[in-house]
Amino acid sequence: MVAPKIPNEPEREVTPEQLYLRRRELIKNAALFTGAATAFGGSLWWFTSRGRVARPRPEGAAPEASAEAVDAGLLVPAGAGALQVAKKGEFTVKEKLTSFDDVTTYNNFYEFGLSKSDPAENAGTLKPRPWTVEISGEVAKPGTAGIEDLLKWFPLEERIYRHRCVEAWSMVVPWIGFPLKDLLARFEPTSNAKYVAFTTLLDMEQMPGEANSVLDWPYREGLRLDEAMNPLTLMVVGLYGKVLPNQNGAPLRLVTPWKYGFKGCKSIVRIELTREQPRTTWNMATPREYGFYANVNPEVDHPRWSQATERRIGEFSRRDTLAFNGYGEYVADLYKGLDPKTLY
Ligand SMILES: Nc1nc2c(c(=O)[nH]1)N[C@H]1C(S)=C(S)[C@@H](COP(=O)(O)O)O[C@H]1N2
Ligand SMILES: [Mo]
Repeated sequence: MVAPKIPNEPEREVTPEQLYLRRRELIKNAALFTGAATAFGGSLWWFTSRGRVARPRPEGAAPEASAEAVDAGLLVPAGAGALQVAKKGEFTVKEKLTSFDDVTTYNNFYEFGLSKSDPAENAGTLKPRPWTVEISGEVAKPGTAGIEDLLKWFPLEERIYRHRCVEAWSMVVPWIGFPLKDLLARFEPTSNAKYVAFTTLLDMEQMPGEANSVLDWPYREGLRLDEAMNPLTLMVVGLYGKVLPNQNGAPLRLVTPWKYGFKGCKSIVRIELTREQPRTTWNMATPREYGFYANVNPEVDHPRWSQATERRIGEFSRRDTLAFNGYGEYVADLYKGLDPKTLY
C-alpha cells in the first residue's frame, strides 16, 4: 500500500486582479446554482474580454481557441446555464474537442437506460438542485455540502481531458470542476483513511433505470486515497462552459482521466473515506472483466475485446490507446511495483 501523501499544489500564477475576479465568479456561480433549474441546450455563446464581440464557439473547435478566449478573460453570460471559469489550461490536451452534441447525447448512465441515447432522452426526471453531498467516514470533520457551497468554496477550472470508456470508444471533453483533493482537505481525512468511496443517488422516481436490476444500485465507485489526492482527479460540475447536463452526471460527478470511464461516478450524493477498499459496481457485477483500478492499459485486453485501439467519437479511423490514457507522467508513480494486470 502506497502511503497516502498530498501532492504539491499545482502552480497558480494569480494576480490580485484575478483574485478579485475569481471572488466575483464564485458568487455568480453560487447564484446560478441556487436559482431555478437552468435551461440547457441552445447555442453556446462565448464572449471575449471586451464584452463587445460575441461569437458562438464552433463545436469541435480546437482547444487552442478556448485557451485564447480564456487569456482574453473569458466571460459567459450568467443565467444561460453558463459557469464562470477562473482558471484554464492545466493538463489540457491539444486534441480536437469532441462536439458538444456527441458529449451530451452519447452517454453511459444506466440509471436512465442501457443505450447510448437513453440518458439524453430520459434524464429530465433528475432534479440536480437542491443537492447535498455527504462527506463521512474517516474524516476529522464529517458533514454535508450543498452544491452551492462547493461553488462558493472552490474556483472552477476548465480541464480538457481525454475520456476513454472501457468499451473502446473515446472523447475529448472540456470539463469544468475543481480538484477532489481540495474538497477532501476541507473535511480532514484521518490517518486511517486509505480509500475514498463514491455513491450515486438512489431514487427510482428520479432515476427510473434503478428499477432494472441490471446493476446493484446505487452505483458505487472508489479510489485509493493517493489516487483521489492526485491533482488530475476532478470533481466535475460542468462542461463546455455550462452547468453539467443531467445525462453527464449532474450536478456533481467524478473524472479520473487515466482510468476507464466507469470509474467516473455520476450524480454523487456521498463521499466516504474508508480503511478498506470499497466495493464498486462494475467489479461486483463482473469481477473478471472490471477491476478496481481500471487504469487505461492498451496491453491488457478486456476478456471480450482488445484495448489496444479505440474509436474517437466523431472520427472515422481508430487510434492507438495510450498507457494511462496518456497521463502516465502524472500517475505512473502511483503504481510502481504493482503488476499491471492487477491494475486493470
Ligand atoms: N451513476 C453512474 N455513473 C456512471 C455510469 C453509470 O451508468 N451510472 N456509467 C459510467 C461509464 S461506463 C462511463 S464511460 C461514464 C460516461 O460518462 P459520460 O456519459 O459523461 O461520457 O460514466 C460512468 N459513470
Ligand atoms: Mo464506460
